[in-house]
Amino acid sequence: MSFLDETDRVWDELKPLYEALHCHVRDELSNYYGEEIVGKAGNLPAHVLGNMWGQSWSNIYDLVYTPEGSLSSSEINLSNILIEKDIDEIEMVKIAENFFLSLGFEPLSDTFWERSLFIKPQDRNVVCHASAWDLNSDINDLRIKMCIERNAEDFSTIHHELGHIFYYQAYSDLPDIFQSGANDGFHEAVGDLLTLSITPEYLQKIDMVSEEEAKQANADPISLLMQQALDGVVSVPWTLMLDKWRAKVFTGETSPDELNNSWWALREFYQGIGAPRDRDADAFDPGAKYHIPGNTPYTRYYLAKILQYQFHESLCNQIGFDGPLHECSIYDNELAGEKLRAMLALGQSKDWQTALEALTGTRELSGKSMLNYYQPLKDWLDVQNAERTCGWGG
Ligand code: X8Z
Ligand code: ZN
Repeated sequence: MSFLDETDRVWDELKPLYEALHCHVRDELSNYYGEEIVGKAGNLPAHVLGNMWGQSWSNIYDLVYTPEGSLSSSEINLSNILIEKDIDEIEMVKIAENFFLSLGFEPLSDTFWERSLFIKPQDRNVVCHASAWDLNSDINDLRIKMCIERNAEDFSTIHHELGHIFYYQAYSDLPDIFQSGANDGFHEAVGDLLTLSITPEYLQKIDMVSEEEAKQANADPISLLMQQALDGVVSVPWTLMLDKWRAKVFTGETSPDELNNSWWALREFYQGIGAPRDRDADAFDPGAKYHIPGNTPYTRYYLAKILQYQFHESLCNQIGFDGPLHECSIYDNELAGEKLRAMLALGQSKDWQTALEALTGTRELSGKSMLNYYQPLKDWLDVQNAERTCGWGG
């Protein structure tokens, strides 16, 4: 099977989960805004999803999930906690670094702290889209560049960027030609793996929430899983469609006058998301996404979204965690750290299947782990959706 067929195969596995979430969100938004704005069938309009690309719907969590009875207000709101506890941008990076240190990674170098850009400069324009750089691994000159905001989304993105940095560090002793990820998706998945371990229990361990708050949050797994899914599940069709569009442009299948129509046709087909109004003939909406003018390949994020759950499930099994996957945290676990580092240290010296096997015992990309992780949410969604007509004709 070719690599592209593999990506389609995994989408077939995950589509029922996305469809169930789409169905629930559409109904809740329809109730909230009225059927003229969000219909009970068809596409979701792109402007009500809380993110200009509709790639993460975390910002509309409050509109799509209301905890019941005694569970109300049990959610952990990390954005509020960061402000309340007066945790600044640099401290946010330190917390993420500490997670890696708890797994046995080496601390970040002084030059990382001196030369990285963490805060948006006031005196000049910079590209704020977060990135990680391996400028010279011989002297450990590794840096990140991002304009950190004190909120949950950026807290997660910091872990993502440090994932790149610790990968660079892990393979820095290999010959230059092997100094890369097993494939692009692996590089994007390392930090994302850690974000799955930001559980209430972990937040309690690092004093971000009290024991009572952690207990309350755990009492409502649907709330936790909904928060995760609005980012993790939602990004699956988005990260798949983006390079589908680009491939059609590069092969010439999409002609220059069809660039925008083709974009929306694919968004409708994969994501069930439509343009909020007719687009002007000269509109070029893909250009608003950093990776299009930046020419950054995007299938890497699709792979990462899948792989992070494979890594997580496998590590949780290996450390003997016995419970639902969303409660498992690899924080401070030596064995998990060793297993992860062993894979990262391979760099690009082995094919990606061998790297995957080193960590998980399997050589196949699979949506199964993600389905396992979200199973309680899927069961809940199926009950909510029982009387609804799901799907959007994509
Ligand atoms: O571009 C990124 C990273 C770059 S290292 C911040 N991501 C994609 C995006 O923002 O569209 C991470 C998730 C998907
Ligand atoms: Zn990245």
